[in-house]
Amino acid sequence: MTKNKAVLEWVNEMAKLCKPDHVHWCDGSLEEKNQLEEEAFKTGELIKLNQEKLPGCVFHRTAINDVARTEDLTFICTPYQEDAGPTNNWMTPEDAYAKAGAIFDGSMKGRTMYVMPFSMGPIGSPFSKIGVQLTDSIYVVLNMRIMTRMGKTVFDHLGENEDFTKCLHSKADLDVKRRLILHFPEENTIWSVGSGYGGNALLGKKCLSLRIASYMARQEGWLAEHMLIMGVEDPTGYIEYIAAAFPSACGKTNLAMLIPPEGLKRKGYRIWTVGDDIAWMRIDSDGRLWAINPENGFFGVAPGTNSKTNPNAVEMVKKDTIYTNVVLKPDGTVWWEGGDGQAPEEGIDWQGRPWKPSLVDEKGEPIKGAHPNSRFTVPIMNCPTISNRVEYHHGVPITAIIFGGKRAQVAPLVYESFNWQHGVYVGATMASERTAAQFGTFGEIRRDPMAMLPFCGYNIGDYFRHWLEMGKRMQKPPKIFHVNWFRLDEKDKFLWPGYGENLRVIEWIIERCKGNREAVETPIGYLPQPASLDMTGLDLSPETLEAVLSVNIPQWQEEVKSQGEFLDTIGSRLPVELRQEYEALAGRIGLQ
Ligand code: OXD
Ligand code: MN
Repeated sequence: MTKNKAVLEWVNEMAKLCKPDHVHWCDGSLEEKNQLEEEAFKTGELIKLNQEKLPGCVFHRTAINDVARTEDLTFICTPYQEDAGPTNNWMTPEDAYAKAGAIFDGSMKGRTMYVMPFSMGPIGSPFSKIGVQLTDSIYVVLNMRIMTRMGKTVFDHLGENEDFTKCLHSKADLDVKRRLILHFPEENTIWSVGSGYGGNALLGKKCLSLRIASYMARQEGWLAEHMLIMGVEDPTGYIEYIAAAFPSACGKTNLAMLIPPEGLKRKGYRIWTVGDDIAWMRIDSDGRLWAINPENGFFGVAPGTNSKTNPNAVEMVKKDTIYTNVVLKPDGTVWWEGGDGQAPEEGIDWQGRPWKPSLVDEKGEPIKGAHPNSRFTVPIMNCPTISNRVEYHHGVPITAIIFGGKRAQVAPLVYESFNWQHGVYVGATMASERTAAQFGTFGEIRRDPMAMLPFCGYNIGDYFRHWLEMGKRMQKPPKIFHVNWFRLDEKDKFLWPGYGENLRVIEWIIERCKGNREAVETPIGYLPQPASLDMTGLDLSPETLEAVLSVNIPQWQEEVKSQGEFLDTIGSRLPVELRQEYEALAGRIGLQ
């Protein structure tokens, strides 16, 4: 399939280590997919779903101890610890190769090693990166086939070039004590062993497109970010694109494909989805930031996905979808908590046990049928709102960058940073918390800079420096905003309805970028006047709107103190500009 010497030598070397019975070179064809599915049906690795109701859909259960990313077993492997920085687990490459090598040794005996050439980004685009993943999991092959552009054409494009990411993966024995997710940014290599969970095993996703790509991006002068990309078509037909970073499971998939609420739909607004998880952004000759989505599918969280929260997702997972760890119904369809319809009277839960909704555990709590991190993997083209720009080699121009987290208190619905440098500070100090109960216990808040805490492949201080430098190189940098859909009232009820209604905030953001909307200057940034948000058709009292837009100074004083403590943990590579932004904010908020 390829004559590329570097590929052939490396595949041989890895095969010698893992000792598979067979090596299969994936061409990415439909016949190959069908054949792999048949094989997996036989072994039980996959279950065929009801093909009348869910054509092309299959079902998979992971091992019970293998249901999420394992951040504590994820390492950046560089000769010097300082280069991995304070937010990453670190190992020397020697130690890492030795430890994982011992687990990979013979791990594929009795199995087939699949060789998958894949492109992150449209094949042939100068924005794209090529990887080759070796794996002993059919489930992983079928997922990668959806999530990336995978197959022989990628080898044709690679030719004799040695510039590809070497991705080695083996389920091995799925023993959590023998699980390691290792990144070697200086060698453009990923080794992942002992897990079959998507975030650990689909190496094109978090491992390549964020950890390795963020390292490359710094070297090459671009940005690899944990961001959705969406187009907002205004009533004149003009489309503005925004990129938004939220920590995992904060609703990026829902936002990326939202349906406009009635008032805005009538005005003529439409949303176009470019990506729901990762953005690669470069400065083009027009001085603007342009973004592509390197992925080719969605690996979305199932629970909570329903016709109200995400009607487009409900539509897109009706065909050609791989479901993982949801409830299997007797009629060969699936269900999950927070999904459409009643819970089935009976079914099989994500662990393969008989299940019914009335089951409770020792504490009397309901036993969930689907795992809270159960997933659907679906081709990007299934999305009813998919942008026709997803195959554009240059992607889309970004007008606004949005940072957000789940904040029960403190952060107002939206605010705009004063300038790029302040915006970088806002992103660098963003955080997520779950409930009002956590407010006041600042230890409970996880700072998650630019939502990249688990994904930045190098020293986070250098990453902040890189963001600052990128801003200087752009003639027309995007404006940077912060949003919070999750603010609670005293009774722990959400102040803002969220979901489709979030477009009201996004409209304000876009209008601000065009210089068309009013704002009030506050110590933390520019906020909308209540009247400048279009609330047509939304029944929200003026008091509630005021509450969700309020800046509570005593709370902000605590918040800024906590931000300062976080900056202290970054160490000597923290850019002085961010310290200055802290001082300035502390002054404005009355802390000094
Ligand atoms: C995540 C994901 O964990 O996208 O962020 O799966
Ligand atoms: Mn993510």
